[in-house]
Amino acid sequence: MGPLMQAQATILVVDDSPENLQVISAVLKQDYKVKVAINGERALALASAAEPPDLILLDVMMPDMDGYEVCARLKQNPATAGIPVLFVSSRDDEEDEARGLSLGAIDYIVKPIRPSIVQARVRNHIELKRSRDLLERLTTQDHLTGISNRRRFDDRLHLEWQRAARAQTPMSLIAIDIDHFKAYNDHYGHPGGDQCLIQVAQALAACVTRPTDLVARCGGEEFACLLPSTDSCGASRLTEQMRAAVEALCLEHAQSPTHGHVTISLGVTTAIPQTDEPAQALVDMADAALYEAKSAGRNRFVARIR
Ligand code: GH3
Ligand code: MG
Repeated sequence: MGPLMQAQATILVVDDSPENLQVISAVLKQDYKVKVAINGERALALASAAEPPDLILLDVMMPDMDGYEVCARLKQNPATAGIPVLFVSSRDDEEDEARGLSLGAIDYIVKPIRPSIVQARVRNHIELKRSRDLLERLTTQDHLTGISNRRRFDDRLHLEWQRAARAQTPMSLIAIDIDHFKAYNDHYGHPGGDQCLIQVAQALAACVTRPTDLVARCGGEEFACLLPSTDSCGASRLTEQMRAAVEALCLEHAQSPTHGHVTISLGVTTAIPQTDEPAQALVDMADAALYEAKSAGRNRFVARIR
């Protein structure tokens, strides 16, 4: 979708009063897709659902779970932490407002609702969110294939490695490289090579299912896959799936000395981090396994478990 054809933003309105939900929805529904939640539980569920909202208008005083708690929980969860929260409250003392902002809310609107003020503030925050999302995409997405780039991979690798060290859970990593890709480029040209990279990237990305799994393009024709909380058995299964998925693309590779079509070699490794061990240790092991797979004839994977 081009920058001028933006999809309508989605606003989640949370309030324990159906009348308030109605009033606020009426103010916003001309310009936005509006979802409503009548309590905190429902709000948290909608915020982490498949199509998360771009912004949340959150009532402070609600029975069971109040707005402060909902906000705190949204900010604790990495999947929802980036959604801007605007508190809506009939209490307008300094302390309440400060508490809301200290919990990570971006703004504070005082009831009774004044439509023009709500519209203006929501519009401003949606614009900010869009700019942030765009910047995030530009800095973490590979421009050719659309999958994650090396920067996001490195960030997530270190984050997940620390998490695995604390929890003492296994983490797996797959290093992936297209076989004889130089010969492919020489024969089909650079644009042909680019198309091949796009197809391989999509086939690899389609193999992972968990939200914490990450497939990234790390360099020219090198990819990597990060599998947090995954043991060697699960990781090897996925590695073979990836190999088979690329083979099943049946992309002709007339110049390949080993196969008539495009294939990949993979090195997979699993480890539980030792104290103060750098994440690079895992990368090195996966690279070594990949090197073995290349030497052993390509279009295969080698697993190294520590
Ligand atoms: P091996 O099976 O041992 O991996 O051999 P290889 O030819 O794949 O490995 P090598 O590292 O010799 O060559 C990688 C080639 O990938 C070199 C370059 O032509 C190509 N390449 C790297 N980045 C890009 C890119 O962004 N687009 C295209 N089209 N080609 C690229
Ligand atoms: Mg290669």
